Amino acid sequence: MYGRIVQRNKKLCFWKIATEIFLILATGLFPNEKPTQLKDFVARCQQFADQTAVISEGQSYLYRDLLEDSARIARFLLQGSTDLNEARIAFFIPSSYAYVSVQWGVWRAGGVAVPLCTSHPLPSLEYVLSDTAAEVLLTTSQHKEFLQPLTASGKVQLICLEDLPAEMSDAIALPEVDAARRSMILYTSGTTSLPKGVVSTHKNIQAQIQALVEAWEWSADDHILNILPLHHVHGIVNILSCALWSGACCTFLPKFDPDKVWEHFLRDDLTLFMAVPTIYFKLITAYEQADATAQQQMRESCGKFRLMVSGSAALPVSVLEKWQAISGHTLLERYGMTEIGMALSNPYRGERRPGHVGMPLPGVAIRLVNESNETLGPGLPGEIQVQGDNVFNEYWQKPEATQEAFTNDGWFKTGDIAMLNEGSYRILGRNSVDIIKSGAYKISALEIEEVLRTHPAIRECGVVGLPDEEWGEVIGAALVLRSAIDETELKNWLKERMPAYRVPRKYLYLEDLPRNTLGKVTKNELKKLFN
Ligand code: MCA
Ligand code: AMP
Repeated sequence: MYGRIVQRNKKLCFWKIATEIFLILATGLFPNEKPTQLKDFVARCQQFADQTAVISEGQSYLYRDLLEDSARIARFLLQGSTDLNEARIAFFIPSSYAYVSVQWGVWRAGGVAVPLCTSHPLPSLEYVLSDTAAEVLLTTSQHKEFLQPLTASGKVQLICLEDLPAEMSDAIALPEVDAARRSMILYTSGTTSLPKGVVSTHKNIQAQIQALVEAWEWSADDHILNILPLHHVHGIVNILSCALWSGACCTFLPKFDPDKVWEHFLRDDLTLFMAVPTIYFKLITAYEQADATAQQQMRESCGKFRLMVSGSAALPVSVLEKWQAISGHTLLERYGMTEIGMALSNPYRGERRPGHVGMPLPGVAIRLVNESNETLGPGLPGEIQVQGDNVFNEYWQKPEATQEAFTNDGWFKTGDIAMLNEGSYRILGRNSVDIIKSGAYKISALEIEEVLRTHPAIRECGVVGLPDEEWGEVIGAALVLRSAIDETELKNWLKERMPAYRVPRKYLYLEDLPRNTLGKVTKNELKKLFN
């Protein structure tokens, strides 16, 4: 149980043991009471064999199908070996049944799943492949041509699912995968110029799932619509994995479209919906544009849900109130992060406080600290720090960044500032202006600046997040130019080099950037210049 702790820092052992004891007292659970193997997940699926696991592209797939297809993919990936031993297997597959069977196939063969974002341009994908040193990239024939340039280095083998054998011998044994082993790498932007790979173990993911299943009372009767991208925790863990853990059904809508979401609400027997604030904003806009008859049907369709959740970014109270008026649901807002899964949640039963994110989830320990790392009481703003089995293992091959992300006494430092206000946490902001949340994507201002500086017409630049009701923040770029620039051309140039959601929407042209006495760009001053 303490292996990882000893590895990370032997000196921290005392604090970790003390925390485990604290967690046992706080949650009533002994760590070894929880299922600890991937095989527990598989065993649960066997119980639900004849129930629908996934609806994708109009077709239903049973848990039995998922078990068979993932075993076939696992056997193929093993290629004669007995265990992939944490080899990173990347996959570029839109949200679909194929995505799920590949993710499970990688896990069941003992590999580490590296899901790629299907809207990222080649340079972003290449970065992940080279950082993880993934040697296999799985995709479908539809994307083969687009991805082909990634094989030019000779280091990556591109495999289309359609080319896999339809049958693999049952005689090929699948490995026993211990819960302490690495299972997934998701990329997250931070205060450094390049994204970091967040490595979770099977145990981490299981803890993240079990906390939500318990708190939000998931069951095999649930049916959820998944419209979120499957390279982030929200779509992968909170929606897909919680559904599969519970024997529930997950319907995929691969590309978000507010009208299509409303169609699903009207047509499907859904019980749960989870999305980011921007999506609720867009659903409200679509509702407001509909005629009176359609609006009534839309309102009525919300009656079948037992729970609607918002997260990944701050939910404006105005959005919560408008959605309440339309749907009759008070959105349950919760707080999480790629490194920790979910940490805080408003109650499933009980009062949900607008502008608040509730209390710690089962198995999650939270504290707020000041700059001297002293624990703070209610009413005082401080950094949220987290402990529990839900907390990630490491940043992929970045031991210094990993060590820096934890306090000396073993708590993960989120960088988010919050306050405990009358029994519920309230998020107040972040301790870095260089992290932007736009459309609930976490974006590093430094990453964008780095790319902008390589443009021949740009001498200097500063990127900031500007408040916006629809997107949370929109990205603004202040540019000091060497020569004239065409904004549309610049945007297209950027889109070839970064995902579209990272391309700045607002531009400001300056003679010089505001700086402090040390020459550092003062981002808060810069933000004001956009007004
Ligand atoms: C797209 N557009 C934008 C942005 N993104 N404009 C301003 N700011 C943006 N961020 C523009 C496009 O350029 C385009 O404009 C138009 O909007 C439509 O683009 P499209 O890509 O089709 O957008 P969309 O499909 O409507 O996307 C909105 C979205 C998406 C569905 C809200 O951003 C999304 O899926 N966000 C969720 C990300 C997520 O899962 N985050 C969770 C990570 P034009 O037509 O003019 O070109 S956080 C997490 O996992 C933690 C653990 C947690 O707590 O949950
Ligand atoms: P990511 O690293 O993409 O997983 O994003 C995690 C970050 O999203 C957190 O560190 C918070 O800054 C932000 N976040 C998630 N949920 C909420 C919420 N309910 N309110 C405010 N911020 C949130």
